[in-house]
Amino acid sequence: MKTLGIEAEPYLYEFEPSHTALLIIDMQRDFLEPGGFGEMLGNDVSQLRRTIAPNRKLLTAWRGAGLQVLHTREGHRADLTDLPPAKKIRGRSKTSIGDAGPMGRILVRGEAGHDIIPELYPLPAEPVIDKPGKGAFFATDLHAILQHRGIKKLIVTGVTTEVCVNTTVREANDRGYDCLVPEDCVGSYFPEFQEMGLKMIKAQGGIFGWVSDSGKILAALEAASSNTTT
Ligand code: C5J
Repeated sequence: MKTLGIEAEPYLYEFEPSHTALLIIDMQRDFLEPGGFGEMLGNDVSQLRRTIAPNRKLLTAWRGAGLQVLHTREGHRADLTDLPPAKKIRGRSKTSIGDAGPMGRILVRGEAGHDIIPELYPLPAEPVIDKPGKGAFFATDLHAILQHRGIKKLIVTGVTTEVCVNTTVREANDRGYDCLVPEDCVGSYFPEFQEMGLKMIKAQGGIFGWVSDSGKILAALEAASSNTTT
């Protein structure tokens, strides 16, 4: 496939599909499912759940085009040795990371709530990056995997817009990746953070990246595949 263009803000996002990966951030049961840790803290999970259908459509099309997909999960070792004490006590909540939650121990690898929602479950060939922080590059092998696979650009989706998506886009930008964020595929529990989180990415000529929507990505993939079959 040749270079494709996606209408985006602040300007056209151009990418070569074989050098571009879809990176889906933290679409984990504890953040998105009713009865999970996110809802237990009083958050409205419907604000995140609206991203499931567009992510699924984008993932299906991206996989269908034979392109690369990676997933991340935020969480910690069962013995919590990679959990900074400051992160453990932050928020002064009665229940915190590592404690028993509604779907197993909160944000602990291997627990049901830590896993990715079934609607977007990774295929065996799709790397899953287990990250202890908010950014997907901190203390992980993500950069090495992307380099080995010749990836230069990232379509970043997932939750939450202002925390793990924003942190990852900033980290990726500093490592030389061009990131596009489809706004319907990222979500925040707080509508004002959704809006500002996206504005921060595309401000000042795209200081961290580009913002578009999944429909425009799907249209570009569709146009590319009809050009190759005619
Ligand atoms: C993510 C969080 N994934 N908000 N985590 O954004 O703590």
